[in-house]
Amino acid sequence: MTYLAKPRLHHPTLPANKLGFTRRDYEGKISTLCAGCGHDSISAALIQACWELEIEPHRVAKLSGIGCSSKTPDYFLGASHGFNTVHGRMPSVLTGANLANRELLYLGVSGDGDSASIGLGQFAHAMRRGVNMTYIVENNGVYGLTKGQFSATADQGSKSKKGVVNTDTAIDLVAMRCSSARATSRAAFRATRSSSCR
Ligand SMILES: Cc1ncc(C[n+]2csc(CCOP(=O)(O)OP(=O)(O)O)c2C)c(N)n1
Ligand code: SF4
Ligand SMILES: [Mg+2]
Repeated sequence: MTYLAKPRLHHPTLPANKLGFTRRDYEGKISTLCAGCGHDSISAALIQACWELEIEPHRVAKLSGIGCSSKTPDYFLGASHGFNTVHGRMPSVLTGANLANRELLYLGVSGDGDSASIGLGQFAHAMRRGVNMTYIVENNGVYGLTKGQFSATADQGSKSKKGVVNTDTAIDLVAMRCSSARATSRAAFRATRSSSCR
């Protein structure tokens, strides 16, 4: 948790989008992730995309599971709705929110451990049902928050920080998504390789 207040000052000529918001209006709290963590780059890309797409922040709902990746919704879209669920259970909580309010734009943020290990069943069924959401997996191949054990997406043959070689085959979430979701699926899916903390 950070106790540093984020300065509200910004450059006077910072461009505004058609809604009158600058890029800073799409930011969140100061990140507490390790310096250089790739998850922060994904947050920055989301901030940029929402600003460029002129999305009204109050129309977005961010839901996540547990993990360093699942902490990131705190670091972008600070004026949007947000809920940090249980490890691997983001898809079912998001599905429920979606049933209650169909007007919002749903952003599901997860990690490879969250979606390919403990939450694999939840992931598969969200894809199969075509839940109206953008599903983001911040894939670093490890359980970052619990000290970097290999996850189910770790490349076969990759080495941990302590030199242990991963002998297991990797689950390919993109391939799984393609085989389980029908062509009519509305679920947008992004599996993004983020930096590894191995
Ligand atoms: C039910 C349950 N089991 C295990 C944990 C411990 N745990 C917390 S985060 C995590 C792994 C997170 O890995 P990932 O989703 O890849 O996120 P990353 O930290 O790598 O971004 C685990 C196993 C937990 N919080 N809850
Ligand atoms: S432990 Fe790994 S995943 Fe977590 S913040 Fe640090 S670099 Fe990022
Ligand atoms: Mg991970």
